[in-house]
Amino acid sequence: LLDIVWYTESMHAGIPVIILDRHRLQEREKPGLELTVVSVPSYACQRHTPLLHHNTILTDALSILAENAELSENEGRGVAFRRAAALLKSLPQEVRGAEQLRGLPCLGEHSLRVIKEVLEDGVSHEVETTTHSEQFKAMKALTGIFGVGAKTADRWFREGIHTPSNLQRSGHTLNRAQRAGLKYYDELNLPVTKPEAVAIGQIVERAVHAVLPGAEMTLIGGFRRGKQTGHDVDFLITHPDEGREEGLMPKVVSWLEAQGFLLYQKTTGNSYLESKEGPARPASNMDRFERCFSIFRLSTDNEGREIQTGREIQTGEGPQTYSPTLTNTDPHTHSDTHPHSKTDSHPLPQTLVVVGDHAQKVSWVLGNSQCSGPRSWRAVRVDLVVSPYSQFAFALLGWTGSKLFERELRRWAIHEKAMTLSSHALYDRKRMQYLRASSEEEIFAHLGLEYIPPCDRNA
Ligand code: DCT
Ligand code: MG
Repeated sequence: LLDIVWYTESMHAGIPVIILDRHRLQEREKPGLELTVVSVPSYACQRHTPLLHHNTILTDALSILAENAELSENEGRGVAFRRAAALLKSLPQEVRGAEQLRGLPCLGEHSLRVIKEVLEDGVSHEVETTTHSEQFKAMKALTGIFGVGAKTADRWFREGIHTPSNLQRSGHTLNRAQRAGLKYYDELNLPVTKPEAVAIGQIVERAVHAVLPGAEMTLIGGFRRGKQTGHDVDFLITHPDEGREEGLMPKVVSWLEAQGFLLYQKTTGNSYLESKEGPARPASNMDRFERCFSIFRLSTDNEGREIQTGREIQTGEGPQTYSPTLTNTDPHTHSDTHPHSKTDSHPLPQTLVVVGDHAQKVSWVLGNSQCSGPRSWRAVRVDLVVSPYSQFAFALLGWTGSKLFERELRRWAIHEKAMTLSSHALYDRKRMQYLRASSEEEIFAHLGLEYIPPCDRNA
């Protein structure tokens, strides 16, 4: 009875997806197809989810609600919205009517209601209310400070602190990470571009090779999935001779510090021990590798190389400018970050001046005309992780993301395969043994999943 308008066997983890056109039979002349996706697998790790997809308006709306739930520490609700958004990202076509979604997995009542509203009215009332809410705005601004989580931000919000400037004036005692987060707030909230990530990679690689020749380094996180910008840059380091990587991080950090590349760093040792952990440990142990959270001082002209800004700057003649949203009002913090700043308490807008034809080179200066002098560096969040060679494939898979993709992999492993997956290992609970792997492909195979390349893990 139905026309098949689209069919593929490869689109969704080998499970045929059939899109049917009912309209064509009923009202051939009517524009717009009524599409029904008959079979889409329910775990995001069974699907291909590209970076660019067809349903951004819907996924943007759901992401805001997910973010709000996460900031309110309602994890379950956050995951539900994230799963619904991920499903929409994996669809091969734009959704034009809610009826097209009938029978699809991952779409709860609440998500469907929001989707329907956006499809019919162009906006969702709930999303609008959320984005305009003081609490949401404040929680976003405060958790945007490196070192500040939802719990702390909520406590401050209840005390009337809504912005980083409020916090600065509050006299609260902050820890070292939070002090650095506040100091570099504007820059750390600017997206890091791919060329910036590559430039940092070259520096870190130099450090790694200087202290341990033969060590290998891989760009992980969002950039490995093909993103052109990110909130940070993540690297995974290993060495083919297992054991040589032990204690590597402090040496790398010392090298970087001696060269003046680090504005902040906190290193934690590797606390993972397979024999001690046992397979019953929770599957999520992202941070047990030797790891360094840092704030990198990235020169815009390292060794004469130019760094492109990935940001689209306003078009127009002459120097083009970009103004970050927040202004810093603490003269001490400001003078440290921006050596030529005024030392009064007026908000000082910072301006990114793009020099050259096509935003080839950037330098930071203060927007105030009294203060001249370019700043040739910016602060960037960088995460370094060291893994033993035998755990490298697991670390690579666990650190490539997306967060939801990882969560879904672990859920699939435990619920469908009775296996425990972490960034260190895969344990088969039925056979009571660890399953070794030296590539991501092997891990997918152990899990009985089609291999999904990094560019399709953008769930
Ligand atoms: N990760 C995870 N679960 C977490 C945090 C991180 O599985 N709770 C994994 C997935 C991504 C990777 O670690 C790096 O984390 P982020 O840098 O936070 O994510 P990203 O995808 O790289 O995002 P961005 O591009 O914004 O940096
Ligand atoms: Mg990242």
